[in-house]
Amino acid sequence: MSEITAPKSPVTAEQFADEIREQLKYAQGVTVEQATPADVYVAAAVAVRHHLMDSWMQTQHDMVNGTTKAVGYLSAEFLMGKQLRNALLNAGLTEQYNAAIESLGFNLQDVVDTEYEPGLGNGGLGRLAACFIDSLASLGVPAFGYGIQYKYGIFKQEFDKDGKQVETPDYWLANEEPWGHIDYNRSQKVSFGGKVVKEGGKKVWKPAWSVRAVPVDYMVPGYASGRVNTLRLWSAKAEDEFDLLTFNRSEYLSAVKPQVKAENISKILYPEDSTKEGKQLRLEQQYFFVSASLHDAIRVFYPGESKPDLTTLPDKIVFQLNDTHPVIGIPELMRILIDEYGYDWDTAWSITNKTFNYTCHTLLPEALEVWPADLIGELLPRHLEIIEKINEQFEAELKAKGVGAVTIKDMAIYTGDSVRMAYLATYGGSHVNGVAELHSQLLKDVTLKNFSDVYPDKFTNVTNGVTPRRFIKLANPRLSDLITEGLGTDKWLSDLELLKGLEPLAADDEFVRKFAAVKQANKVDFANYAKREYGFDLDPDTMFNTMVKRLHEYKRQALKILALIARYADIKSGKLSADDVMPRTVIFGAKAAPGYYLAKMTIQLINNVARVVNNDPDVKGKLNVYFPWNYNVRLAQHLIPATDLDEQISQAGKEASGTGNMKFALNGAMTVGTLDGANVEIRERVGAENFFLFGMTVDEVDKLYADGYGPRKYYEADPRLKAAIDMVADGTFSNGNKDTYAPLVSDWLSKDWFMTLADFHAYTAIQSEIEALYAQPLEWNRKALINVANSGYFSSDRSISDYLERIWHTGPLPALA
Ligand code: 26W
Repeated sequence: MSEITAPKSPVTAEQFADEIREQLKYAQGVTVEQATPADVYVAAAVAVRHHLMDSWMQTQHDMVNGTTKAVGYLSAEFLMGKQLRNALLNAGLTEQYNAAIESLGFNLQDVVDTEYEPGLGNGGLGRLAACFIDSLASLGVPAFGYGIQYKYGIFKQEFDKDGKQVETPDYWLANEEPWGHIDYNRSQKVSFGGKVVKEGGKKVWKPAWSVRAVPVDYMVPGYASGRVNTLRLWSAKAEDEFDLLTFNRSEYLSAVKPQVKAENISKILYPEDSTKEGKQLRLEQQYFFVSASLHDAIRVFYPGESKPDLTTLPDKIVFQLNDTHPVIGIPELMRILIDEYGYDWDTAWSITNKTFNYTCHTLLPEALEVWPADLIGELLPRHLEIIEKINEQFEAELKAKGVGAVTIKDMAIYTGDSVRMAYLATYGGSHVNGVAELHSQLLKDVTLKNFSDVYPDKFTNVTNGVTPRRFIKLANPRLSDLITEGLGTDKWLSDLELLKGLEPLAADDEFVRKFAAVKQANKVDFANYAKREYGFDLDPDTMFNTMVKRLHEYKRQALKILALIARYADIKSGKLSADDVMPRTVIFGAKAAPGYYLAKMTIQLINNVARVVNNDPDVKGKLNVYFPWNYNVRLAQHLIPATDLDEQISQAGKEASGTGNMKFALNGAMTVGTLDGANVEIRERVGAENFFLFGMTVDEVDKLYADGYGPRKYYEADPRLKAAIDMVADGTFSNGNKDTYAPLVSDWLSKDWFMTLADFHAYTAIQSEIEALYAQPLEWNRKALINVANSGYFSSDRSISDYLERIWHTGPLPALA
């Protein structure tokens, strides 16, 4: 079934075992007998890379020498997850690997478990980038992912004895990392600071200091495409490592200062995922990887040319700006074209405009980056000049289009003391897109309304997607086999809309029972995994109800925990008799940005509700809450296939899209959710009768804001809500300490910006509908199967096809011979 994608001689398990044995000996100096699972993991990874090398080189060659425009995906985050299994699947080497590892006398899982998950991202945006580069390679489209090789990824989360989040450094490079190839010979110089002088009538930037950007290249093998793209992550190194003179003056620390200053740039990922971080180092990071990437693209597509004709650049590569984080790339390309290659402003502008496109991933005003002008002026003085000139040109253009002075002021990219990166991206690029239909509409109607009025053709939508290779085939092999059995082909893995063929089988009780058995077996697996990894005792015969995503007030984990407390109180008070309670296991997963006070308090509350509920004999077997720490891609791959009910309960108009919602629907979970982000499109496609909808719509939310929202009214009016909040306030979940959650309770009763209290009644009301259906397993699984059958649209392959058609206007390389 699996074909070798690498145009390299097919490899047998024996040959693969030999290659691993050879690698262990000549590169790692150990015999098979001496080798540890970690040694074998490295050797196997290298062997897979060797098998992909031909395709990698072939893809590079065809990209540079062909006429197919490439895609450059600029992202400050790539949340790739563990690599070995994915590389084996996409390279078509899984069987050979399994047989080879066993023949060498090792346990498959032991070897896979030694891989450390690279956490070079916070959440949705970073994972989307990873799914997108998998789809670009699987569709055979030539592409580069360009980002930062952080030494420390997203922090490791632990919980202390009070259930509080504790962050520890994620030193993922502590062990050998076999996938990244450090290419010192293709480093780029990136400069900072200094001043701009006039020389011969031309503006010349005299930077104060510079660093070396060293590329670390990762192969991105496509599934069944025979193509292998590149993820190029930049690592900062000092130009001159060490100041010996200072050292000899025994000023040891200042001798290494330049090195530390340089390497600081790619030291650590900023753990904020929706609150702008105005720190200089963050801007240094953004400029560092974008400048290195633009220079690298010119090196790659104009090999050996000192005076390349860069007017052709937009025909060779189109760049996608993954949110505002890489937008400094627009003035940087202008600087490169004008200062380094001598192009005039207008030529440079038309090249730049055609080269860039911007994807917005948020609706939260606080997440839209606005950089203080003096910070840009100090770090990038030439860029501030160029931004000012872009803004002048922009305002002149708006005036010429008859836009009013007030609106022009509102639309200003440069306000005199700050630079609005979303506005710069919208004017500086040729397309702007949101990540779900509702989000893209709100961008046009609200967030970027003025721009949409003036440049309507720039605005489009591309609804997010997820890769079926990692999130179905790798995460849920049982379901994958059942799908292939039901459809009679495994072509669905590269054409996910084929899942539609499963719909008729929803009427076949036999098949639905097989589907239910898959879910049950996955739940048993997860219960064993949770026992092994967390010491939790989950009962697979209860409903597994999951809420996993970053901790943020707009995502409303508070709504989930308050409804859970209300249910606990109902059972405790006997209002709900034990036998009419549907046994439920609620599983949370969430990291909070370290500086996000209320988010961290919510984590503490969830952990303490879990402690109290799980140890209360009155609700034993009826309600359990678990919060596995350090939610990451690995945990997601274990938990999503085992979930019956997924929570997508954000306030309408706040979640740009969501991608977890897609992963759960594709893995046969039912969703309870609001009309927000991509939930709207999921419900449209799976059918309203197969989706548990509740809560206010965007319009109802806007009306309530306009009318003035008083959360306390809801607290007074709903006794179950009042009881739940009072239990949080009265120390029930803090060993009697009434102050522990006081800030949270007072926020709920005085502000509650995301209207948790207003949607509480609707949310608790729908639970009975959910439990009524869950009490009919066949009907529940029939509807869950229909969710799977109708979620093929949410493949990242489809998203990429939309980008190719609507924004990038390019496609796959010619098929391999
Ligand atoms: C400046 C700090 C910062 C860092 C990251 C601000 C904003 C971000 C990201 C845009 C936040 C993010 O991950 N957004 C999520 O992007 C997903 C992929 O498009 C969407 O599915 C989620 O709805 C959105 O919250």
